Amino acid sequence: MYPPSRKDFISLTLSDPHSQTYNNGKHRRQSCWRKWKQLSRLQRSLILFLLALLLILGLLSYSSITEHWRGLSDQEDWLELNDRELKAIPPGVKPVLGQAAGKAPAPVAGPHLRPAVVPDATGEARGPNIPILVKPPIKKKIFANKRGPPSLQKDGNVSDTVGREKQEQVVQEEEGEEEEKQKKIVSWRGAMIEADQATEPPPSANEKEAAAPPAPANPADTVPLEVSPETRERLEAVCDAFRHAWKGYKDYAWGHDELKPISKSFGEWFGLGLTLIDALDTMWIMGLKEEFAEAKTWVEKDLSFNKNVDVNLFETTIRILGGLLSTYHLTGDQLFLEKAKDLGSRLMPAFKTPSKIPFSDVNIGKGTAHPPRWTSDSTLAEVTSIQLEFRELSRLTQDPQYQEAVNEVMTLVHKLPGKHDGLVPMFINTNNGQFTHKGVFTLGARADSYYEYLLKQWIQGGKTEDNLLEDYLQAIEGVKKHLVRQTGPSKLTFVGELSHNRFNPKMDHLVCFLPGTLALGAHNGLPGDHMDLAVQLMETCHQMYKQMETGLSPEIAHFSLQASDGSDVIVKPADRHNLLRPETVESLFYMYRFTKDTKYRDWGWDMLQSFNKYTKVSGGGYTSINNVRDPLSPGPRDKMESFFLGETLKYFYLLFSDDMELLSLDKYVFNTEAHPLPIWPSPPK
Ligand code: DMJ
Repeated sequence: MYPPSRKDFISLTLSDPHSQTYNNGKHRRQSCWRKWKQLSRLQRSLILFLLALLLILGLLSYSSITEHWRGLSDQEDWLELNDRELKAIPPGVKPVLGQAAGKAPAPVAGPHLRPAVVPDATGEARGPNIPILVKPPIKKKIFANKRGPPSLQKDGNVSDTVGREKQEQVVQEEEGEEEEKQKKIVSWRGAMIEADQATEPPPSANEKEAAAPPAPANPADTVPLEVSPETRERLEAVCDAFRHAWKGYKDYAWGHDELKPISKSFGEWFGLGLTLIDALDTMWIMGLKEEFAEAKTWVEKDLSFNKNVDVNLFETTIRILGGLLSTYHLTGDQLFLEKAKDLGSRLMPAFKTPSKIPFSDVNIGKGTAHPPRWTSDSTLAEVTSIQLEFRELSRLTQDPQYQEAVNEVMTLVHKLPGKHDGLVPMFINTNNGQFTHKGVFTLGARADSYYEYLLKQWIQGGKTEDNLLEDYLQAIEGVKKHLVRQTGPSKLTFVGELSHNRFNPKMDHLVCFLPGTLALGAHNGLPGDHMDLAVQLMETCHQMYKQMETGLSPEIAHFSLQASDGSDVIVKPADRHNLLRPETVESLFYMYRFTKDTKYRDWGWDMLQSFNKYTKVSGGGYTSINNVRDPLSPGPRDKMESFFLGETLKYFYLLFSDDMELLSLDKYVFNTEAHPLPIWPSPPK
């Protein structure tokens, strides 16, 4: 099949009988031979010895120069990658998938391609492997830099000698043709912001510059990782759970808001493919490229916001706008930014109120907005938990209207009377801008993410906005003073509610975001006792799972204040459901990142087992359940919330990942739907 290899160089220099050069060479060789014969034996021996010595020295220095050159060449590869692939063109998608901007990434492999059972380093058969997403790195230098999902590939496990041998075999066979792919492996996730953010310029008037997503990390900055069998098993289990959830969504609810896995149908809320968009960045982070590519094609071809539909401002912002913005940052793909801009501008009518406190609902097709049918109030958490997303949209578009609108809300709330030691009521009126339903204070539903976003906006903006910090610190003092108590039996610390000066020992599962937020604050220099409280509350949230017969938390727990040997946690019949919520695993993720205490991972692992045991639906999908106290009959509710894919599984993955640079908490701030947004670069001093 193949033509013989060409030897033009040899035939030209040695074989052409008509060549003048050739004849001259012949005469020169004859005269040299005569001179050689005239030399004494000793002289000839000496010359031969010197020639041999020169030959040996020549060979030695050639090999060392070659090694040196290869080392330089590798470095140049990375420099070239940084300059050419990661900076001159939008970073993220292209380096990974080898696609031009705006083109759908090519699926490389899917679940059907992965081996069902693979041997591990001990030779024992193990469970299903992560699908081969990209070819594993082929140079030893790159083995050391490899991290994140590609390192989950069996061949990429540096602690696995079998895998290593296989890799080295591949090196020899595929080195040339794979060189281009290697460059894409390390930067495939494209998620990293340069370590030295402080040197980056602030948003400028130059729109292109302003809209540029954060550059992926220089591969040289990455920490060498070894994935232990335990980590591998856990990460694989999370990816399997995601695939199972996605299968149900794909088969029965594709392009719709939510999967109903029992009836194998779908539910519609806004009609905007809520689950699909919420899950985009999770797929990217997990390296599920085939699934991501399908979803991206849907966004490109089928997602339209030009629809006569009422959407909830808060839910649409945190799930869809947040999901599009974070996916833009991870992939560098303009498609997601364009969609985010379109949606953001369609949500703006919500702010046209007498008080500037936005209405809860917007018709994104008609450009009209209104409060709920029964009131002119908006929920406090809803109007104060859209800021991260709108502020980021302004930064990316250099259009200040989004940031101005949401900053105005924060300024109003900051000045508003009616707080109780920093704690806020649950409602605010859109006409007069005043708190309503005063006297009830909770860290749960309707107020929760107000507190979360005070801290996160402060972090997002480079810790310069003092009002946000002041309100956050005051609020946590208020929480400690009015809402924190301990149970009688086991002294579990919990956060209750205050209702017209009466303490209610009731805690929503939603409150379990608080340990993570407190830990994030402490990590950013806030008081150490915030971390102490975080540790105690984390234990309580864990007990809310552990003490249930299914190992899953109820939606609401009540706590016993009586000193007895009875139970700490009491669950009322109406509160026994579990909606696949993320807050506890979210906090476990923060706690593990900041303490490295492996008990947090173990708690998370137990939770994942319970989700798999009681909420997994055969045929695809996971379902909310009615009764966490009845393992024999948990009562499936036939609904998979979009946050199960957007948040819960993402936090499981991040909790189990050894890669601390995967969405570093010093570079990203997660919105309340687990969509990571960059912490802004500090302005030059
Ligand atoms: C999510 O939509 C968000 O986390 C929100 O802040 C609270 N509720 C759900 C998850 O429980």
